[in-house]
Amino acid sequence: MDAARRFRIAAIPADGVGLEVVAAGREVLDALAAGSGGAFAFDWEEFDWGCGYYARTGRMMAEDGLTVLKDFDAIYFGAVGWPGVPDHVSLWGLRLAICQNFDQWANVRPVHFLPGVRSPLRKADETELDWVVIRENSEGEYVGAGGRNFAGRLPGGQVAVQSALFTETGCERIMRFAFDLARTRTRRKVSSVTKSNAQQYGMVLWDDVFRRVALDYPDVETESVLVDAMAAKFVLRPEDLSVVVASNLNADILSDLGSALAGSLGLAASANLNPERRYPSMFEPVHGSAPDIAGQGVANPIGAVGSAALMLGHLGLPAEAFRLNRAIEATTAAGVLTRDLGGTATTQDVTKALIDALA
Ligand code: GGG
Repeated sequence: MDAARRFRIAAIPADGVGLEVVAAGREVLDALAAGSGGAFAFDWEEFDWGCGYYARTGRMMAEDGLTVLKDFDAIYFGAVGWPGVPDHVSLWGLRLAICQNFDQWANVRPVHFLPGVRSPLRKADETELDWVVIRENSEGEYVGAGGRNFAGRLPGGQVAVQSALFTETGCERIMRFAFDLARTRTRRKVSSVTKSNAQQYGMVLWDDVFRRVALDYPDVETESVLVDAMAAKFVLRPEDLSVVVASNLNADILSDLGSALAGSLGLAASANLNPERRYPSMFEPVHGSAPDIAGQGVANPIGAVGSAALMLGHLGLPAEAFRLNRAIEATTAAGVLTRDLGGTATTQDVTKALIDALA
């Protein structure tokens, strides 16, 4: 049957468990499309880029990879990194190459507590917890500015400089994104994560822009919290959080903490958005390639499937995104859990349970 709407999706499973969870996500999305009565369908093209490709070609992706990806409606990504390829080579050669060249400046990372999943937080048992980390995804500590000089120095004398770049434009757009999102939530609050006591240039600019942007959103509560205090707050007062906006590195660290508090890194979904839609956006689980469990069929596909739900929302299918999130909740509530969550289910068991829950 010819579908009314067809979406061209580039799948890049990349490395390790990325292959397993992207396959699971595709299966679930195709089941959703098959049940749509011809309303929509996905045209997939899969790319074998990643560390295996690097071993064969010396590149993490094809030379014209960005040109090829540019015309897709979205990118569905797995995980990058594998022993034998330095992590900075694999990360910069694939994930960051895509995020930065496609100006995917807003990285949305919800911290979602699921029924049937035990959190290490005692509070999670009796408190409604739900917040979202907004990661600045285009500059800051990830701008890639610096250098390393060891020419002519004796052993032990190397020098490295790694600079962060904060621009007023970059800070302002991510903060407005966070405020606009806060307006759609029950708790209208934005918490800005800073370190301006120690980082007196970039983070002071960050704080100044936050204060200025906040003036345009008088209906939204605000706070500015040092990153160290925010780490403590995630554990001790998470009920006070709604939208947390942070620089590239700070948000990366905090969102891993958030996922662990929700029960496992395997649950965390994310969207790398180019909000202007000049380029395709990219959807990926927060977790990495997990070489220790790769290829065993036990990876948790929920982070990847939650990312697929974010992709559906971005493609203009909010009702389907809602259904997929309900299927995730039904699956965990029924106790179909992979071993990172204390269960015995395989990736395939969870995938099947998700598809059954959709039906
Ligand atoms: N799916 C996420 C992923 O592959 N992450 C690999 C990684 O090392 N990320 C670090 C970062 O993006 O900062």
